[in-house]
Amino acid sequence: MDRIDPAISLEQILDKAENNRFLSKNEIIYLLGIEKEDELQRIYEKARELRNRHFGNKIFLYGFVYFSTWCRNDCAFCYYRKSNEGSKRYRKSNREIMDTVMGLTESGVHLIDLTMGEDPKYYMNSSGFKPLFELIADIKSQTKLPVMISPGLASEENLTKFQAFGADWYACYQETHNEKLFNILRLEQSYEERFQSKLKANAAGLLIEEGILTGVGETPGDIAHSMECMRYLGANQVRVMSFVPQSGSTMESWPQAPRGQEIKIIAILRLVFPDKLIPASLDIDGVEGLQERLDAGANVITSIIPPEAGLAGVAQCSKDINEGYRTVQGITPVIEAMGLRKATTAEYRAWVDSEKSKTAMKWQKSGAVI
Ligand code: SAM
Ligand code: MD0
Ligand code: SF4
Repeated sequence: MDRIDPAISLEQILDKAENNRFLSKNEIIYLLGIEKEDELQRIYEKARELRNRHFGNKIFLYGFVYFSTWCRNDCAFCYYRKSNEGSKRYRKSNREIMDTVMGLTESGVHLIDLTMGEDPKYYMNSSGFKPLFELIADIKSQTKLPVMISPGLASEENLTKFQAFGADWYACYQETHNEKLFNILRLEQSYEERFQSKLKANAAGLLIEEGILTGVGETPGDIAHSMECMRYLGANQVRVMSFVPQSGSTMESWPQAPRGQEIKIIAILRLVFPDKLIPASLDIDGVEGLQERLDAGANVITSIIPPEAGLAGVAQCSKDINEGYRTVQGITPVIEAMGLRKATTAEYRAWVDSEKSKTAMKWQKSGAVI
């Protein structure tokens, strides 16, 4: 059981966050235990205040292209795990991907997130990733947008190449930083290797995103520990997503994670990482769930997917996609009604550039060769 220190108060914690001081593990656990509505509202208010301090009313929008749903892994929570015979699989060609990317770019997203299962076709040998390198270079030259890659585990050599071909971000979520739980969730994968891949990516000049799942059997102490690990990594974007049970996965009959927990964690992430990017993913509750995530201090909307391209989501393979709700057009009224606005592409690029130069300085100081 995680013990709560009786000397801690909400007042004191909010004050610390206000003054840019990192919260202790016990303080994070304390916040996670808060249930009273008025106290929760105070946390969300502080989260919004900190977001506004660092980002004003700007919101960043990420286009999501899940271009291959084939996977060599068997993650217990995932619809696309290799042993799920019922899952819909596809692998898009570079040409098809490029069409989607151009459509997303015209619609006004600020970044292209290229995501795949650990598709054996790419992982097969050292030249397997070549089409992805070429795709990144094409996207960069044709759209000039920042690119995130979410390919799963990547070797140092491939990470360096992703960067050299123009990728800006590497996303790879640990899901939990409790190694025992990791081994239950990400079956037969190495905790250490996955964690280290993010440090290697960062040293190679890529910004990094770290993420956790909630509702998978983690404790408040695990969540607080994850935040410490995110800080250790120097993650530039940090996320939490509620586990959504998937048919055909080992966890198919697990209960739905209560959404309040994800919202609370988003707000705590904002208190702990006031100047970092925190996504509100459309993958969990679609557009309907957007406002409460932004109200909790998120400042990026992820998983914008064009309709009619035959593309899937990750946690929800079809939610709101064909209806066309998960588009820039679909989410714009929601953010405007909240007094927020879409950032410009130049504003997003400026943030990425400044974060990259801070990262480069950090690694130079540490003596690592980039
Ligand atoms: N295959 C790559 C990998 O696993 O790193 C890239 C895909 S990654 C974007 C898939 C992410 O979606 C997982 O890391 C997990 O956080 C999230 N996810 C997968 N299944 C989920 C589910 N059932 N509920 C909520 N999130 C899920
Ligand atoms: C999202 N479905 O943002 C995406 C995905 C991968 N980099 C991101 C989890 O919700
Ligand atoms: Fe594969 Fe990623 Fe799903 Fe795990 S989470 S089964 S690595 S697609």
